[in-house]
Amino acid sequence: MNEQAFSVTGMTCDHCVHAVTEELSALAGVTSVDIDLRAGDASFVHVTSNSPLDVDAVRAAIDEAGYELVF
Ligand code: 9UX
Repeated sequence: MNEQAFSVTGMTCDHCVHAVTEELSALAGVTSVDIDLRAGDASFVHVTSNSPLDVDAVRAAIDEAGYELVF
């Protein structure tokens, strides 16, 4: 199991959390997504997957949902 943590800005509600969860869950190998919503700040996004994720793919998925990966 591989776990990675990301910071994502722009999420302010549970719908935002759902959108990001759906996009990240669609990436190959992702087994779970856990988001600690911090509205108005960077939220913590924990992703568990079968192998390390490509950060550019994660960034693209988050961008697709309408939010921004900050690191
Ligand atoms: Mo509702 Mo969360 O527009 O952006 S999905 S606040």
